[in-house]
Amino acid sequence: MERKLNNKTLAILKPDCVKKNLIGKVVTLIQNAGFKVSAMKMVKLTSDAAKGFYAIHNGKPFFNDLITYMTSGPCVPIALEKDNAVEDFRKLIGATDPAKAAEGTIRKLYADSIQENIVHGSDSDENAAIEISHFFSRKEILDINGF
Ligand code: IDP
Ligand code: MG
Repeated sequence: MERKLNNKTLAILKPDCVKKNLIGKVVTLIQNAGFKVSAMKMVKLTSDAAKGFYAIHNGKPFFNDLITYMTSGPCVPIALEKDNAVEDFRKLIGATDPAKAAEGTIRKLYADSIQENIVHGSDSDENAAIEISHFFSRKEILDINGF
């Protein structure tokens, strides 16, 4: 079977999403947009795990606050599958700053600020693969149609 390389992305329902009881609403929007859930769990990130995940932002002015926020409560990483997953998911969530996010996007609907913006989405196919492996082993990533 052909293995597509552009059909996976990593979402994280961030601690503000979990605290605001929005897991169900956000997952519904994601599924209604055609994404298939292939792995999902709830975890509380340690400071080291959050720093590793967001290593690219180390040194930026918002880095320390970002780590405090991402470790402030449980979050829900979700491995998603869809053709053109990375780009389509970024469209679904909207701009980083909810004030600049398009109408109908998840961040426009639910986010409070540029920091507390409800959801993460991978920014490239390469990073999607790396980020999925941060949270899930190969055998935790399931095909809903079975193998
Ligand atoms: P993205 O999540 O839209 O890809 P990135 O630039 O990769 O945005 O930033 C990662 C996360 O860091 C954002 O989702 C947000 O939580 C936080 N962040 C980004 N820029 C700022 C900022 O200017 N102030 C505060 N937090 C920020
Ligand atoms: Mg990013």
